[in-house]
Amino acid sequence: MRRAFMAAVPIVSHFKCRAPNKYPGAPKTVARFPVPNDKISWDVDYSEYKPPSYTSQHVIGAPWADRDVESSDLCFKFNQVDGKVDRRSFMGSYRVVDGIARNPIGRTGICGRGLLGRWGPNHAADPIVTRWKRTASGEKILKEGKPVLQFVAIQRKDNGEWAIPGGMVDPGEDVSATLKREFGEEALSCLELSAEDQEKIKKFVYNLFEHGEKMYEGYVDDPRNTDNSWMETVAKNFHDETGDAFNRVNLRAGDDAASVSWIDVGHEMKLYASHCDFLSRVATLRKAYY
Ligand code: RP5
Repeated sequence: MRRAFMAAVPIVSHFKCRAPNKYPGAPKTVARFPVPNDKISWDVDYSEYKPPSYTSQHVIGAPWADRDVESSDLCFKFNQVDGKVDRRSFMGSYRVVDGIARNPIGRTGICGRGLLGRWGPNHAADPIVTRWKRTASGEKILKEGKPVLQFVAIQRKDNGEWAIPGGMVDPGEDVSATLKREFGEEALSCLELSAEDQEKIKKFVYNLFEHGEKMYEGYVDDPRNTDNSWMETVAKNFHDETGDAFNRVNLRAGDDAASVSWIDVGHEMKLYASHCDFLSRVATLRKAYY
């Protein structure tokens, strides 16, 4: 019961997607319009609100992205499964204003799609692979009387921040497939290994990934979010209780990762988007130090 509750409680932090600095990757002139805490909600009047519109050139016309508003007849099926694209939100039904989806948490200070491909929710999956931190002789290391967890983290190439090795759910893809694929691509660098080694690693990861526990599903406070496009994720914990399984696997950064490493879980961590919140839930579940 407790686990289901943890997965269902939404994380509604909405800070990183309102940060007053310029939008990631955008020209210097594109800055978020200020959104004070008491003006986040769309239901609160904010007549001065004039957010700039920005959609990255990398997104416009990309095969993995939606068509742009100007070049389309705006027939996206919001709040539904639209062909292979799931436009439903974990946060419930979101509003569609003038034919465009509206961020369910509130204002972000910028409209358009920014760096995101989809109008509305952009679905991701976050595999949180954990083990206990141990001494050389195998004893669990304690901090403030509680055992310390470690998780597999990657350093993102786009901004240098450390993060869970998550990624986007491909159209029509099952989330559990995304969890395995992204972990393989970002933390194990399967893409660069021989077919035989890839097979071995895949087998191992697939076994571990049979028994994940859902920690969260919902909105992510991602710095790329806009008033019309936002990140949502399913975060699952895959815990290697004995530590034996991962002793046989070398972590290798691949794809979008600059580095990969086991990182100690605790309140001292500084991670991308809402990832600290997900790890804090894992620490609660495993009765670990945080
Ligand atoms: C975050 O962006 C999600 O939690 C996930 O970790 C990540 C997916 O985006 P990419 O890493 O594919 O850019 O919001």
